[in-house]
Amino acid sequence: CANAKFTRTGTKDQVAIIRPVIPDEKVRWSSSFDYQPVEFTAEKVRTSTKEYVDRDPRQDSSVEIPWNSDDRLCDRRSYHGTYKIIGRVPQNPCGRTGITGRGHLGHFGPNHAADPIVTRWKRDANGEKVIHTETRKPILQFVCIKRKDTNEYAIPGGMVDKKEKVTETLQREFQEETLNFPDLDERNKHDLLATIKDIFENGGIRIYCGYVDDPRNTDNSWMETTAYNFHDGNNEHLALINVHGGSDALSAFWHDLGSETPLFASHADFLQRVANLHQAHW
Ligand code: RP5
Ligand code: MG
Ligand code: MG
Repeated sequence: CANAKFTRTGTKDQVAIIRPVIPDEKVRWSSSFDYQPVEFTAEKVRTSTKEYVDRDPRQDSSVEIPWNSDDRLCDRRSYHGTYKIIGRVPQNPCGRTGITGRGHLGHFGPNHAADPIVTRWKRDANGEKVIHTETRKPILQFVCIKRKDTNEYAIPGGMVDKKEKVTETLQREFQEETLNFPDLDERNKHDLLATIKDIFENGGIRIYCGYVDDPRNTDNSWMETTAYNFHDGNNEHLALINVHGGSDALSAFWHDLGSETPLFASHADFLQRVANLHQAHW
């Protein structure tokens, strides 16, 4: 799963860290490699006193973390089975990343996120589905954001908060990142949120759950997500929503779904699954 062969700089707190490049065939822990990872935990994470941010068991022997279990405050189980604990911290099940520590992530082990993929058909002025000239398949559109941290196009997902259920995260993140309408009157706002709640709780299809090839992953902390597709094929509800960026999204917009658009982390993989599901252009 992990393709940790990229070099990048830390973006969130302006600390530039250079990630050593790991050749593809050396990513797996089972391959021998003269490995010299960089230790990095962002200042904001290291000094956080929030209940939800882990303390480092390597630095404080009194810190006990219930690895591989759900203590209700935080679900530390991985979709990839039981992960190993080495030197008092989890080992990334997908292999070497070039960095030890937590980087920008709050938890050691899996950091769970949720990704809502809201889709509709692209239609012409007469309401007919638009067919792609090369693949001869109808084109889907999805609610896309431009991320503030990396400037990349992405699905409007986010971290599962403490004690939150994935269905709640999907709604909250979609609302925060794409429905930023401070001037909307109470009645319209109420109707909009009621529609989202109804569809998100009853009308989704799970597309993916597992590891995300996220730029923040380290050898000890990594992102996992649950991605759901909410599709409005007949322009009845979600397809009619105007979107406007907020929170960690610079902007939000409906965007044609296809392999032409580069996306953040593993988001293109999730969208390809959605295209296959609806027999749409990719
Ligand atoms: C990705 O990071 C997930 O797929 C999700 O879209 C996102 C969650 O992180 P934030 O958007 O909260 O930074 O790995
Ligand atoms: Mg968010
Ligand atoms: Mg987000």
